Amino acid sequence: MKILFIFPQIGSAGLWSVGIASMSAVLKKAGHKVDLFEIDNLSQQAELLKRIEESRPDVIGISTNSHQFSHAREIARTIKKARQIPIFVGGTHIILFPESLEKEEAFDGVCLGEGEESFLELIDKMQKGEDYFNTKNFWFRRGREIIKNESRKLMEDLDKLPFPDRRIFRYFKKYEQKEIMPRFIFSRGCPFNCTYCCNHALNKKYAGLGKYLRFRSVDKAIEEIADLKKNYNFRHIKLDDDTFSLNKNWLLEFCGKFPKNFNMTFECNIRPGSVDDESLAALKAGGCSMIKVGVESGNELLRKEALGRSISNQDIIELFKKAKNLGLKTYSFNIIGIPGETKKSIEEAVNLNIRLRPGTILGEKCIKEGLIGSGSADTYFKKSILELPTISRKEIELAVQNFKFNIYKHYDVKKAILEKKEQLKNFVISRPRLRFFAKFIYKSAGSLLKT
Ligand code: B12
Ligand code: SF4
Repeated sequence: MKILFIFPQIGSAGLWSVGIASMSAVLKKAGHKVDLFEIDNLSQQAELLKRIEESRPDVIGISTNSHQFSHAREIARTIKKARQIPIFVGGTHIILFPESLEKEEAFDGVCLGEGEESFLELIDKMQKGEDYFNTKNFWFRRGREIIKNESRKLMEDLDKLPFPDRRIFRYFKKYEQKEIMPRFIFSRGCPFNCTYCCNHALNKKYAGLGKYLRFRSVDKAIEEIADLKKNYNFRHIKLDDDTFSLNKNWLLEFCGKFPKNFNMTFECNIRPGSVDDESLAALKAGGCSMIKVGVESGNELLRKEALGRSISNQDIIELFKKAKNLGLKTYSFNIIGIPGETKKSIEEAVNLNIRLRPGTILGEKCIKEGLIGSGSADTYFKKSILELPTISRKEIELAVQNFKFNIYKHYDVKKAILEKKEQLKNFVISRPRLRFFAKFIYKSAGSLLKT
C-alpha cells in the first residue's frame, strides 16, 4: 500500500515529527511505501493535490497537535473535495479529542493512541481487502455511522521499534552529508501532573493500558545516534525526552556510554527536584553542555497553584547554581499570562511564553472561567489568547517581547542590543509596507554610497 503522510507545520516549524518518522519506519519495514508532504502554508494545498494526483496514494495520514488542528481539518476537506481517498488522522490533539471524527466529515478515521502497531494493522487489513473497521485504537466513520473500537495497550518495549525514518523529512534530505543538529527522543511519557502540559491528560487517557513511562534501552539509544551519524555530520544533539532526569540509572548509564562512543555534546530537559548531585556531575562528565529547565513562573504560589509544580524558587536557584559551578549551560522555560498573572508576577518571572492547552487542567479552568478570548495562535512563543481580569493581552504580549531585553540589559549590554535589533527586524518583517520601505531605504542608501 502507498501511504502519504501530511505534516502541517503552519506558523510553527516542527522540522520533523517523531510520530510520523516512527510509523513510517514500521510501515516500510512491513513492505509498504511511504511518502510525506510537509505543509507550511495553506497556499501549498494546490501543490499537495498535484502530488496526490501524480503519486496516487491509497491512504492519507495526517498528524496534528492542537495548534495545527484547524489546518489539518482544512487540508482534509480540500483533499476530500478533489478525490475520494481514505483519510486517517492522529497526533496529540486527536488522542485528547477523538470526538473530532464526529464533527468532521472529511475524516474517515482517528487514531486513539500510538500508531505504530495499529496503523500497520489497519493498512495490512486494507491491503488484504479485509474488514478493517474493527481495528483497535481507531474510531471510524462508515456512512453515517461512527464505529468506536477500544484502545490498544501501550507498547511495552520501545526497543522493538525500528529507528525513526528521519530521511523522509526535507530537513534531513536537504542536509545529508552536511552539518545538522538533530533531535532525539528515547522515552515516552512523564509521571508528573503539571496543569499546562498534556502528560496528565494523556496519562488519564491511557489509564489501564499499561505503563505510560517507558524508555528505550541505552544501547539502542546509542545505536540510533550512531545510525544517523553514518549519513549526517553533527557535533551536538538535542534530546527531547520530556524529563531526561526521570530515571537515574538510565541517565547514569547513558552518560557513561555516550562519551565512549561519540565526540560530541548534547542538551536535555531537566526537572528541578528530580535530579541529584551525582546525576548532574554525570551529565557534565557525559558530554551534556546545556540543561533546559522549566521555571515557568517567578512566583512560587502561581507555580504551585496554577501550574501544579510544587517546586520552590530556592530549589531552582540551587539547581542553576550547581549547574553553573559544573560548567553546564542553563536554559529556562517560562510561561507568561497564566490565570492570576499580574504585572508584579511578570516582574517576578525570569522568561516568558504561553503554554495553555485545551484538555489540560489549566486549559479546562480557563474555558470554564471564560478566560479564552477570540483568535488563535499557531505558536505559543508570541501571542496570548487569554482575556485575564488582572492583565490585558497587549500587556502580556509586550512583556513577552521585552522580557529577554529587560533581563540582558542588567548584565550584558551587547546581548541586549542584539535582542532589540532582532525585535526590530521581526517587527519590520511582519509588516509588508514597512518591509517595502526598509528595502527602499536600504537600496537608496546603497546607491548613494556608490555615487
Ligand atoms: C518532541 C516534541 C517536539 C519536537 C518534535 C515535534 C514533533 N512534531 O514531533 C519539537 C521541539 C520540534 C516540538 C515542537 C512543537 N511542539 Co512539541 N512536543 C514534543 C514532545 C516532548 C514529544 C513528542 C513525541 O515525540 N512523542 C512521541 C511520538 C511517538 O508520539 P506522537 O508524535 O504523538 O505520535 C504518535 C501518536 O500520536 C500517533 N500519531 C501521530 N500522528 C498520527 C497520524 C496518523 C495518521 C496515525 C494513524 C497516528 C498518528 O502515532 C504516533 C506514533 O506512536 C511532546 C510531549 C509529549 N509527551 O508527547 C510535545 C508536544 C507534542 N508538543 C507540543 C507543542 C505545543 C509543540 C509546538 C506547537 C510548540 C510551539 N512551537 O509553539 C511545536 C509544534 C511543532 C509542529 N509543527 O509539530 C504539545 C502539543 C499539545 C497539543 N495539545 O497538541 C506537546 C504535547 C507538549 C505539551 N505542551 O503538552 N515538539
Ligand atoms: S514535568 Fe514537564 S513533561 Fe512532565 S508533566 Fe510537567 S511539564 Fe509535562
